[in-house]
Amino acid sequence: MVNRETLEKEYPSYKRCIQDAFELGQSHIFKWWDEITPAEQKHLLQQTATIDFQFVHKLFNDNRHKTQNTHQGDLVPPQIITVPKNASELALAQRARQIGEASLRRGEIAVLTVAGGHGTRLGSNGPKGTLPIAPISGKSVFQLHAEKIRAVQQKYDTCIPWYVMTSETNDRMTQEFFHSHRFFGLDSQQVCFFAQGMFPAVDLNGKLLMNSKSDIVMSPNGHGGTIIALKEKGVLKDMEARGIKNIFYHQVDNVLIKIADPVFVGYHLKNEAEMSLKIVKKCHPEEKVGIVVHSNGHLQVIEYSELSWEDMYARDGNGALKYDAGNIAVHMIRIDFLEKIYQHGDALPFHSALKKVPCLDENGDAINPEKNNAIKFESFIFDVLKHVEKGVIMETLREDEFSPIKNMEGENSPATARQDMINLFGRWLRNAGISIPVDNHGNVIGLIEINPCFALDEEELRNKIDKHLQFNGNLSL
Ligand code: UD2
Repeated sequence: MVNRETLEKEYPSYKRCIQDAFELGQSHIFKWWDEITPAEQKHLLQQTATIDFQFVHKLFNDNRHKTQNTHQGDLVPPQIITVPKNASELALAQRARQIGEASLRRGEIAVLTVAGGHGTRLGSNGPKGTLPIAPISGKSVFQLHAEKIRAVQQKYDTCIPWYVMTSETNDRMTQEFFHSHRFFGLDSQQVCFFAQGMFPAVDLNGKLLMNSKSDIVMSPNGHGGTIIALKEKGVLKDMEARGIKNIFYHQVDNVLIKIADPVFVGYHLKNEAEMSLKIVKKCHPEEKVGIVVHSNGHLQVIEYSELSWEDMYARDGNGALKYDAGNIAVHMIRIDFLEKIYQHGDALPFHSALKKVPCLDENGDAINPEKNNAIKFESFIFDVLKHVEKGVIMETLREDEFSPIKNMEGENSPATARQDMINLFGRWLRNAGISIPVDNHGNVIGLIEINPCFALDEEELRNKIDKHLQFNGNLSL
């Protein structure tokens, strides 16, 4: 192994990080220095320079004994705008829709899709958004989102800038995918990509892990990284220059996302909210969604991995889950609220999670661990809620708006996402008077796909559909 003095002498501009690596117990990253090429040495040094060793050391020490599901604090279920149940609630939603539509027409809303995650549970190599998913055409997740944006633009005669957050690992593949599909019919000028930051993973003793003899394991720094990247990458400036006042934020993996839903936009604006959240009722206590609560005097999302078992299973007087407001990660964020956060200068906290991370063992051999061998650190966007004075929480129906792709098989997989899309289209058609057969589980028997540019929602479909249409098991509109 190369010694510290030699390294410091040969690379004076990297002296500081070399010093930190050696003093904070991370010198093993240079273990194979003499075996790697000069180009690889340069890469390793450059990577080393991006790491704040003191901070990694502190995070590890603060989190090493933390166990999961231990969140402490008094929780109160938040106030929620529920799904309309009567005429007066419908009228309120209608009013909100008008406000939202007016803002869309004025071109004040941008869409922000966070797509920087690794998708490790899905086990695929490419970005999640490139997954072929539409039930008949096999269009990708990105194309579904793009077509919804086109349809909203058409409907409100507006332009909706689309910001896609990637990360170092999938930025190139994502951009190439958009280019090779000609931006799915959108104007390339309205689509902006920006990459979030990366953060090292450590082993259970706090040591940095290596991907290869010259490359440290780095992961995206969590979607909280959006907040920093928006500023550092000049995205916020770009939004301001385009006259954007509010961001519609969502995760790439939800195929039922109602992009720029005017009712949600409208409630957010009407209440002069700084940040708003859509929720669905949790379907079981251990469902892997964060919960939205009031705690310590402000709104908060408590992630499923941190919520205490007691609170997870708590029931109210009627026997229903007490904390059932499931975060589906659909937000409205006011641009000037972001400015307030930057002025505050308060960094988002990092959360830790135990993970299985492929890496090199001490002999330099690649291992694919079967047990958790690493701690990853991520910041979460919803931690900005502590600065929110006014926020709207709007309930929606899971079957209408939430079907994320997280796993290769089983729940929240490509198969459930496809079926959920088919079932949604089936309900629209049935409500328009078309007979659609379903099985014992309520799943449509057959395949249906509706292009958002044909009908963005049930109402549009009802106005366009041929009422005499006979469903023969395969329908593409
Ligand atoms: C997330 C939420 C959870 C719930 C659920 C709904 C967090 C921490 N938890 O859980 O409360 O809302 O989604 O589906 O968000 N991503 C990035 N960069 C990163 C990490 C993630 O862009 O550094 C994106 C990723 O591409 C994906 C989304 O954020 O679209 C969610 O990430 P996840 O699948 O790791 O989060 P999950 O399912 O544990």
